[in-house]
Amino acid sequence: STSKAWWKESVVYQIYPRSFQDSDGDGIGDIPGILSRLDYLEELGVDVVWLCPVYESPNDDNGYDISHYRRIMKEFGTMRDWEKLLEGLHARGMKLIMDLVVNHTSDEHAWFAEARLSKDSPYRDYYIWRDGRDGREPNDWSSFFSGSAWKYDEAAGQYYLHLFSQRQPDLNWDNPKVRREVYDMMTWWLDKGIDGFRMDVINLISKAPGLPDAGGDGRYSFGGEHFMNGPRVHEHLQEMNREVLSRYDVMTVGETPGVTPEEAANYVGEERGELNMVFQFEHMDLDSGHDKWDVRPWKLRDFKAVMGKWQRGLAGKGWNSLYLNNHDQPRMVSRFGDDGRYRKESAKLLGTLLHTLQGTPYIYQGEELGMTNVRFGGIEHYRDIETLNMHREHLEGGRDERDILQGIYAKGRDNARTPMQWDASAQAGFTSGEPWIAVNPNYTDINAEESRRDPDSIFHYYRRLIELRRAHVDAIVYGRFEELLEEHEAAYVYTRTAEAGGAGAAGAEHAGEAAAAGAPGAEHADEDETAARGRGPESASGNAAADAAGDAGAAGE
Ligand code: TEU
Repeated sequence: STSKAWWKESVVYQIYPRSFQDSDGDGIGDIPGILSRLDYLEELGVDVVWLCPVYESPNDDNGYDISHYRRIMKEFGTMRDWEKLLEGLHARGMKLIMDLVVNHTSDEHAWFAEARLSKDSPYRDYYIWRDGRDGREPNDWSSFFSGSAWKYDEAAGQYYLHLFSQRQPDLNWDNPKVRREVYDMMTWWLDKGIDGFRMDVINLISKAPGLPDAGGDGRYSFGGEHFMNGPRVHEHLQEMNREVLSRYDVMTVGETPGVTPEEAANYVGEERGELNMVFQFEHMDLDSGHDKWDVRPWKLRDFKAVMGKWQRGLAGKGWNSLYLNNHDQPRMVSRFGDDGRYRKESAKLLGTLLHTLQGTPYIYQGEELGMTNVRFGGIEHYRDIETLNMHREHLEGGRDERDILQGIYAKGRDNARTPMQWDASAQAGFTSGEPWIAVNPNYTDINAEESRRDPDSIFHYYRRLIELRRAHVDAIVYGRFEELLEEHEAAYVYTRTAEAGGAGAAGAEHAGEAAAAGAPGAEHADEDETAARGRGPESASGNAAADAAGDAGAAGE
């Protein structure tokens, strides 16, 4: 059965602060900038904001390399600014979830600085160190960002593991002190009043004992089977839930590359006491060959099969998340729609899917405007470490420059990271200075000001989709999913059906049927009273809010 919860009924809006709104002319988006746009978010009608990392960071990977978990990145503002953001969102009936990046830290984190100094340091075992093997790396694992997953550290006299960049050393979750540090830090933020966490690559935190070789053909290979959904990951998440999360009424969503619906049920199963939702990647892999840069055409039938597999796979077991793009992925309309002649139509179609499949929808900033991918003339315009490392590695491997750029145009993460397009003025109204990454030249046509003026825009369509969801909670949020014409090559057809008596009344008769492929505003037959309840996620919560029993976090990190 499906119990009610505010996070099931919510629509989440993802903010990538560096690219959202600059307030001081340094070309980097910041928290005061976000504050100045709260009215915009309120007009759109979203319930929750997911803020990508705003913690102190040397920005090797734009904030996903954290040097201090309890401080705000200078470029983004101060802790006071952040508090005003939390207050401003709460005052408008919106919630705030923070990014939790604890698979790794920055190499500038105090723990790592201590750890590398000596084998006897109490922090040594916070990270994963090994001696070399025959004068080479301890194993053959590749990093997600090219090359080996190991770096030799002169000061330490050993190699350390980094699944991402060399400046993102992996934490050692087998060490109970590391886990305690993470839980104390989470408690510290929760006591400030946040409403939950998005957990970065949380299914990678437990590595197989002995760190076995991947055993591929190349010099370095993807070792995922030895660290994705590793041996102790569920034990750790259950402990985290017991020690921290269960004491608050908050939402959690884990980013889990490589997870199947069967595996996902172990993370989000309602009886398991781990997470509320995960971000799966199977629909993101549909247009990839041997790796993400090997771009292949995708078919609607395969897309439907993946989405349907997740809809059916978690039904009655756990909750789905729904997303079609984020800060790591190309723009939805360029990838799954048509970003030329049918840009508006296809963005609305994709938005309809996002808001009417079963699960919690996540809108990535600019998606509601139909922002598109970008094609910069040369590599010097790109900023993303994954893109730059891949470019260098492929050039060294003899690949043609134009060929490499084609991959970047289709899949590069900077497609999603060009500044938010607010209006048709210089730099799209993002900054009065030089933006850290160039604005997409199409900002004169595609921008928020234009979209808010045009009643037929993607923005207003998204606004109405959110209203529709709120008005038909029993069908759109809690209703059953059924697919028709599954084998059809061109049509995507499904129904969402409310159970009589609403959520929790499994097995009851149908109260009505919602045609999910229909346009927002269409009539529905279900007897849903939620519309009358109006806005405000708290009114919809069926769970008693747990007492915030946690006491203040420990001293500094
Ligand atoms: O992403 C992890 C991840 O699995 C991928 O999406 C990855 O970013 C890459 O695009 C694979 O091709 C998370 C964050 O969302 C990402 O921004 C960070 O760079 C990464 O973790 C490391 O923290």
